[in-house]
Amino acid sequence: MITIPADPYPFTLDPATTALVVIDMQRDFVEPGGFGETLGNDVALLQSVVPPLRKVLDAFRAAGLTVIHTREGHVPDLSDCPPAKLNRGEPTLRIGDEGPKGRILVRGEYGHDIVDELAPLPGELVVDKPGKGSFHATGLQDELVARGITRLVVTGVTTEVCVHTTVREANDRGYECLVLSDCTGSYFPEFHRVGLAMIAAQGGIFGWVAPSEALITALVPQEVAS
Ligand code: C5J
Repeated sequence: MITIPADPYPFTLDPATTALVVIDMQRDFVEPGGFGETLGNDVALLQSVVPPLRKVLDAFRAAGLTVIHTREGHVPDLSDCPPAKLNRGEPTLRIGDEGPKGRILVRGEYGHDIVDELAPLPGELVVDKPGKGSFHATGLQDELVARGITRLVVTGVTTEVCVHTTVREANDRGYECLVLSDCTGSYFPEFHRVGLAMIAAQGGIFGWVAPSEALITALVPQEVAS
């Protein structure tokens, strides 16, 4: 067992039953010319998530632990995209429109895929999801049960949207979630700060929050020992 200093109190995990979940680190959210930018966001704000998340990914991979990636997006005919999502707002390009990185938020397009620095390795599970939550309309729950996973280390973007929705879904399904503060990010720094505070408030109403260094420091001796 490993104990990590965290907010609101230390988080204990067994590496064998813990998965790293990397949420939606796709070009569509993190790079110019994708879905995030069409909504009017400054995508540069998410770039700071990549280097610390790469370190966590490396630590999980070196220790032989479970890594799961998610991607938000839709099938090419958009039959899994509700009109409420398709038509909302006044984006410069809508989901399915042709953009500089291919059709916006459509599976199989360049923009839909994960950034090079965090690209999944063969054997790592990639969960394609049509919604904000990673459990809604996906096989994630079955995959976690099959692997005996009970705890999730949650990372990715954006803090108050897909990260929060996933943590809430996971919490209701009985998973213990540790959210890494520097490995999550938002287009709105204030939403990031408050989003994390909401997770740890009320004795950890949705889970725990810690910086990635706390997890890596706790994980590395384990790696050497194993
Ligand atoms: C958004 C996400 N922000 N991955 N998606 O629309 O958080």
